[in-house]
Amino acid sequence: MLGRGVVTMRVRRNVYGLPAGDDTLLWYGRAVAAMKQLPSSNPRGWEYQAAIHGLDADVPDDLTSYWAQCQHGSSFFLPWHRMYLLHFERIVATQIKALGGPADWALPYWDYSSDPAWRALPPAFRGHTLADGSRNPLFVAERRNAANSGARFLDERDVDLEDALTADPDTDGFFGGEQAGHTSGEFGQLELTVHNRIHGRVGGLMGNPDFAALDPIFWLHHANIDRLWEVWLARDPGHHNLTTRFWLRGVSFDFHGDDGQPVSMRTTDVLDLTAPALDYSYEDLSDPLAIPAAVAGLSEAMPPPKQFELVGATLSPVVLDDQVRHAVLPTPVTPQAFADDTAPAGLVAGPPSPLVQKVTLKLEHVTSTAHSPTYDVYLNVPDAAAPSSHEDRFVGRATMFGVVQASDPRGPHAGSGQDFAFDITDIYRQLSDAGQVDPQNLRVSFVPVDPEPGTKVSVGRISLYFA
Ligand SMILES: [Cu+2]
Repeated sequence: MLGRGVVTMRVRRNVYGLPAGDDTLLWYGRAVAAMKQLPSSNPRGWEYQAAIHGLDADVPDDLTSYWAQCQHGSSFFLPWHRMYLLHFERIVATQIKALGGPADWALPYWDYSSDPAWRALPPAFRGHTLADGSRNPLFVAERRNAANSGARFLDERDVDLEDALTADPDTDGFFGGEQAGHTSGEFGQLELTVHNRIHGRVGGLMGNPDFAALDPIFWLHHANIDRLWEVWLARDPGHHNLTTRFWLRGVSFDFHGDDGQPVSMRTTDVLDLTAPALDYSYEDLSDPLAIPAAVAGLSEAMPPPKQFELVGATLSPVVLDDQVRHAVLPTPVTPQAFADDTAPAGLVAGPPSPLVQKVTLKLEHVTSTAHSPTYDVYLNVPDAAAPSSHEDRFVGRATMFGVVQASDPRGPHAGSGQDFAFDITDIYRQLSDAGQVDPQNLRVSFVPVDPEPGTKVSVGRISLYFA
């Protein structure tokens, strides 16, 4: 059948579910080795493919629309990486066919979230050598030791999908800022959370956007991110893709097909996996989060949030390093009633206090010379206590993947850095209800993850927003 030119739909499978004796990764390794033999000027070569994502050198004049194109901190993050994977997968598959392998090869995905055992780097990527004693093309020595050790080096916070998969497209910024951009802007929730965290925790090439795609695990990580986009769409009728013309058709991106010829694509071209130009599917698109119907119903009954108002901010930059650090955020407001408080109206004299629906903590203009520094952020942990012993005060994990590029004054945003936003509505409300919010002394703590001596991070401003 395949000899007649009919290729069945590619199915991207769970790398941890591949049956014993399956040769998907063996062929991947052979293709990687063959692609590494090609010169960096060959669009079907390993270095060229990685340079499409980024490189730490000047881009040759004739390649400016092809190299250093990865879209981060942008609503184009998901569609651009989908296009990137699509062409890479075809190039690898064509290479595999040429080497005598199967015609229907598809990129597997690394689902680190669905089983604690899957938090270890997949075994095929860890050994220095293959069974026959030859060098393993999937092994990368530069990764963090914990990643290559075979340990379950990712923790609950790295792989947690709650924030990303429950993010509303209209109010929670599932997609991120609506600008096309190589290095910085507002992160979407999937990018901010599990995407950035796995990059940072694997480390080495993966920790730096200029080198990330040189690590063969990059492609399995991004296949999973691409899969989670589909999971997010399917799990809630309120989830939908953006509909602006700019996002759908305003920007076209250049790649190379498996014949080496240029191809251009826009977002609108890659939204339907069954379209002839894509024609792939995922083994598992089931919803990993079980949401009680009552909770889902409640969130839909909420009115849409109002405009965000800045209510407090630090006045000078906060410097982070390899130690636990604290910052105090003065907020000249008294805690206010929340929108779904059930107190009957009209009992209190004077003007009604505004009802708060949403509280957001932001780290703004984050700059650093270190690659992917990562911090766990906590709110109002008592002075003498270790933040890590206060799970109830945990705000979120910030992995600053791409921060070096975003800090470069020659970059597109003049080195203004990265921004991180955390929805702290629940935790702020609990503190507020318990009388534990002192407006003059809101305390933010930073605990380094994988601390490295010499790391310096500047947070230009920590700010609090109400909506
Ligand atoms: Cu990535």
